[in-house]
Amino acid sequence: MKEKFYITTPIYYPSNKMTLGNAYTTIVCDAIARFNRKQGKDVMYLTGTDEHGQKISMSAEKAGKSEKEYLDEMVEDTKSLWKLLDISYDKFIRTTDDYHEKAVQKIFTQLYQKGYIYKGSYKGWYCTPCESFWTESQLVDGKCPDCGREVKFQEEEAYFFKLSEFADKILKLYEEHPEFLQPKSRINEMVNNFIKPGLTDLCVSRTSVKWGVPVEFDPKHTIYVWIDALPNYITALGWGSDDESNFKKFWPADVHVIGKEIVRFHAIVWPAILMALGLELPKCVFGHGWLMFGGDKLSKSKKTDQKECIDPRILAPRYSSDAIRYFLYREIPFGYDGNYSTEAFLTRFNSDLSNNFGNLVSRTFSMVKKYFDSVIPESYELSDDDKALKEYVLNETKEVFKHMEKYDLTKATTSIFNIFTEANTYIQKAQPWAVAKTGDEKRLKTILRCLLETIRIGGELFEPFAPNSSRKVLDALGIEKGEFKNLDNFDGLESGRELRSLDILFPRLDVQAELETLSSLCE
Ligand code: ME8
Repeated sequence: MKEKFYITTPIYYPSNKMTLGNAYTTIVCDAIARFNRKQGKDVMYLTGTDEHGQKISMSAEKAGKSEKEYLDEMVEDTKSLWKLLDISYDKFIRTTDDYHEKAVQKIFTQLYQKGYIYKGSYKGWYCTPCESFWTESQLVDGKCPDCGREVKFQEEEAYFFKLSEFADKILKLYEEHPEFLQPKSRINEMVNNFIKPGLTDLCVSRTSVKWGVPVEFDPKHTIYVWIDALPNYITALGWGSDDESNFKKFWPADVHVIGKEIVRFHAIVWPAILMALGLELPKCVFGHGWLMFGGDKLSKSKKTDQKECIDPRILAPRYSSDAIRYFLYREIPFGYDGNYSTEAFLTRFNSDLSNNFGNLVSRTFSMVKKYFDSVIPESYELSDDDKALKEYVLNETKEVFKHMEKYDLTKATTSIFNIFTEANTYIQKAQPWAVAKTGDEKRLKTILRCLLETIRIGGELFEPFAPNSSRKVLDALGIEKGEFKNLDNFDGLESGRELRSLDILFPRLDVQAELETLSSLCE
């Protein structure tokens, strides 16, 4: 039986104003999902939308629409963005889906029956955009510590989840399974900022919020959005329904990938809920950093006066989704904050995609065309330089796999580009054009064969990250779609097969001209 791999993004607040920052988590998960599929695993990649709460009602009202009308539009918009960015999700959950609402009610009732939820009254500071309650001491200058907006004092009858009972269990979890929360620094953040100061019970129902899942046994209460949202990871698999086969197959999740600001919900509240329900815990919660713009988070809930273009709907059609994806994997050290700038994106487009990868492929293909009518040549005895290239490629390939074990997309893409760089250096040294003049056909064939093998292996490795351009290269080489093949073999191509012709993969950009065009397009 195939090994399974279950990966999730957070469910998104539906919006038609998604920036590259918002799309980051989904773009990241996509490469991990594709990589695992190519490793032959049975992958479930889940994403979706988080559709309840006061904020949604307010946005719908502002747009002059019913919640349902508003949400349907936003969801279509979100899905079309994922399509544009070549996101290969297997399932899209909406928290307004009937099966999800029923399962969430069941979870709430079970927690109540088991004594983990009780009735009380809530007094506190509520931030509507963040759907979060804060205590007086948590406020920063009297405002929400997450988004800096105004908070309102509220008091009402509410149900509470006994989160305080789970502090020791969560600490034990981090101790016994340090791989549960990554990168490591996130453990300290959770322990020092939330667990050590003391976990308080969590308010998990509201009577003032109408747009939410009603508590089954007390329907004037609606379930707090996070208690509705977090269980999407199991309800999407059919937990609590008549058909739990996907739940049995895929749970526990291999990794929940999320942004750092929602780590506390995923690494404290979510495991506590699962422990209370008696369910297995996810194997890993990975809290990535933020994509920053001029020192600020690109977020749809906080206004910045951006001058640069961060709209994936403008960038993707213009430069390809591959280019955007690659830039984010490579430039933002995975797990940490990283700066985005249009200029850095355009510069890397030229240096890495156009000059390094694109040029390697087009030079090699044009030489195979010129000297051998595009027929893949066989190879003869390898020279020391050929052997060194082969060693290098096979070693870096192993590195890519090691980095992907740790979800280190930045190091993985760096290793892939090391392969392309090495091949370009090899061309300069091997000088196939000079060898052609000497008439040493065997040597010439061997050099071009070494280059094609490097492109094949590099192309296979690059496919999860840049699926379109890599696929074009692999198709031209005659490599079928599917699992990684012959990556430890430097002689994996079929000799005598004709190379299909390839257009230029990443035409070089005029950075200054692009910057000007973008600033007018993105105003
Ligand atoms: O948080 N850089 O949804 P969301 C990197 N509904 N990542 C960013 C980012 C940036 N500048 N801006 C946003 C929610 N994100 C909840 C989740 S899960 C049970 C409920 C990321 O639409 C953010 O960190 O606000 C998160 O991972 C994702 O976008 C969705 O955020």
